[in-house]
Amino acid sequence: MTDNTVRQLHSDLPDMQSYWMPFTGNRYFKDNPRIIDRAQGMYCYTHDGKQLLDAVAGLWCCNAGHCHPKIVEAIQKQAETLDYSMAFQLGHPKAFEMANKLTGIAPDGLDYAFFVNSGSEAVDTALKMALAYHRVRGQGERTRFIGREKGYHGVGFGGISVGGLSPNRKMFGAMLPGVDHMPHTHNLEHNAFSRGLPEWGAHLADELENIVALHDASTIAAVIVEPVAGSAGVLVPPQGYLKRLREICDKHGILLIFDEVICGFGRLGDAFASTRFDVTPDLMTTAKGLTSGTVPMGAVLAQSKIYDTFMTGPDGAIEFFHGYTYSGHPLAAAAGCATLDVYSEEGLYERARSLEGYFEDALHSLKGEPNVIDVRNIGLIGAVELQGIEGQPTARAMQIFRECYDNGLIIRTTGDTLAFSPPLIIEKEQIDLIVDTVKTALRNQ
Ligand code: PXG
Repeated sequence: MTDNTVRQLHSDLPDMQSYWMPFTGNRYFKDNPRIIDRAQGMYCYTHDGKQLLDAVAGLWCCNAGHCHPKIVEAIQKQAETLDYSMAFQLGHPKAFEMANKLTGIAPDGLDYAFFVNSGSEAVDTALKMALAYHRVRGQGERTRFIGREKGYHGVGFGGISVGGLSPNRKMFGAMLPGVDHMPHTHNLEHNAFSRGLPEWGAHLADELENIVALHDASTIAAVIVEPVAGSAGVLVPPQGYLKRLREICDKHGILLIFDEVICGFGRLGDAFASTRFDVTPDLMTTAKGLTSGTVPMGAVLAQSKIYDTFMTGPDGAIEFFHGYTYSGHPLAAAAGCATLDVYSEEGLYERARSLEGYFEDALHSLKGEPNVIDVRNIGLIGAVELQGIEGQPTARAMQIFRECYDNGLIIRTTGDTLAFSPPLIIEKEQIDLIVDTVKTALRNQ
């Protein structure tokens, strides 16, 4: 009998033996389990009845809060109406409705939606679209991608190749060839404790010019960035930086891909980062908040010029040899339609924007607390960076995570940074509670 089976017999914990958990220290977790078996609104509940305020919206995804009744009802209804139908050569109404709703809120020009099942698939799909687009229009030598240091674009081979987080890359060989990276924009010397967009750093976008000069523009297919980098610890773009990237890409005929898997659906107080910052990419990747985390779904939004370029060749020919069994899955599409309705009916993007100042002041009140070396924020996303413990990277943040959890709060850590991205339904008192709980944990170190 394994330890875990013993544990299961002696409590109401599940038998944890067989599950190889993602991005988790499996042995530590199974010795110190944290099992969530129910959630509602702003709260998650553990198997033993503990209530936890969710300051991360699941994993940056449950923007409408947990188990929103309208979304739950739409999924239930869809499950009993149409569970699945063939995704290639057949269609079903909800997928079309979802594409129309989604492009309806997207920035002008992003008029087409290609459905996938996750952010990682969205990224790999966007990269493939970029390559194929250039090839269809006779520029097939454009095969290089430019990502950015500290970028996170999921865990597919495309995503880790253009991504810039070394732990996610180093075990996996040579990845995609022909990828280069721009410098990241994280700089505490210039930007510590910035509120919103930091003033310093737009010039870092000019590094793209050097990379283009090195490889020659004619070899580059696309540049991909997260408008606000999430996983790396909430890195807000310097003022003017994204516009500069757009200009350089335009100048050289390079496609610009915004990875809005975290930024989209109100996280930054607008439908998308692109609308908030008034910079429109050629391709945009989304997932997470697309269905408020309820059913896995992602989407790549494409400019008409890209879609139209593919729509050539003989009638009936497949224009893009790509897609997934579950592209536009009925349950996901139903969840997505209901989610977008909830965002609009409840004014959640505007709500996020109106709470931004309160959230900002609350987070920045942690300045001066023990080991806090930076606070940064925009919309309803923020981070508190801590001075790590000498020789033990990540240990300090994990210590805070555990203490917060014990005191009824879920936060996310990345390196020695604490990250916050609460559901957009959060109340001011709950923002206060997040900050008070973190403050106590910082003082108890
Ligand atoms: N792009 C971005 C910008 C992301 O943040 C993905 C792509 C991949 O999405 P999927 O659905 O394949 O996981 C992501 C995912 C964290 C964390 O806390 C962030 C993500 C996933 C898991 C953990 O840093 N982001």
